[in-house]
Amino acid sequence: MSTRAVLQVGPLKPSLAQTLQDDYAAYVLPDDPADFLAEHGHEIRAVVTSGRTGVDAELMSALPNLGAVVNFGVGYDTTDVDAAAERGVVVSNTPDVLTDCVADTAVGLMIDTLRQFSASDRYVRACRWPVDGSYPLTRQVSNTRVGIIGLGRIGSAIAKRLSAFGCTIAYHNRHEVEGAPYTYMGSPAELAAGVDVLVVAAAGGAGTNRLVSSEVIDALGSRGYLINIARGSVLDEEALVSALVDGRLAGAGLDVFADEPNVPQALLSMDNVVVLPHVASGTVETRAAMEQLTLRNLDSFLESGRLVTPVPMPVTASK
Ligand code: 8YV
Repeated sequence: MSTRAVLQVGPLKPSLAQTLQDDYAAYVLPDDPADFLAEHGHEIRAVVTSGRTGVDAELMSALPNLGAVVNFGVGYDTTDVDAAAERGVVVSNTPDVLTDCVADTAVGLMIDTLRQFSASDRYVRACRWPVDGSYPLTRQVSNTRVGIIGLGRIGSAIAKRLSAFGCTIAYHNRHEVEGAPYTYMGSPAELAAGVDVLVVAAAGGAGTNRLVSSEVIDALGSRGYLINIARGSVLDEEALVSALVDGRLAGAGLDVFADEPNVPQALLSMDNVVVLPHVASGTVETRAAMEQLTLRNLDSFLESGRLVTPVPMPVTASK
């Protein structure tokens, strides 16, 4: 059969895109997709995409035989899972394999933000040390009070690491996590009010949109720090920027933004803010493991109709 069953949607890791070409004769969705979809849409059984792009309801409806969305990345908030569930389309992601690197990044970002290592590095490179003298004092990381929003796989790995720094850990989650050795707080604002550093590790999507609101940022206060390795959508970025501009928040470490790759201009001149270009899972080892798991999901779906790491689907009336 000459039908080609796999469609790449959005940019992917180059080696993954190459494998899709070589081993699956995959199509790549063109920027202007109307003609392509009219001609080939019915051939597609599986889409491979990433959290950067995802598959919306409109694209799904142009792929009448779609059975699976295989997502490179743990976050799949750019794919419309409600529309997928209604169509009986299953969705996979790449959990576990990136947990360590993302947790490492959260801790590194927290240390950099509180101790201002990136800013200190800029100070040395600008030859200011011999002229302006010692760098100003910064804030201690060990033994601080840390609040984690989202105590899933990644949030738990962050908590474990920071416990080794003597930090006291509290958290907020949709539900209290049974057996977790940390203090549960019923709301993000209550959590923020009692900690020095708030770390955002909750999944993106409609359920967490702007969960870290201006009220939460105010509760964290002018001695508090915010670290985000989750999604830009989980916090009110405008409220964050204005709190930083007004000095109502001590600092922030951000790997993710509301409108990537665009970063609010006001943040770029602040030494109490560390900005990273969404690199949390970006190591050779972890990205290779994510690639492998993506391909295992694709193979498994094409062979058996089942995924290796499916995401939970909402219950629908139709299927
Ligand atoms: C990736 C991520 O950079 O896994 C995720 O959800 O945000 C990152 O690991 C991203 O998914 C790649 O597009």
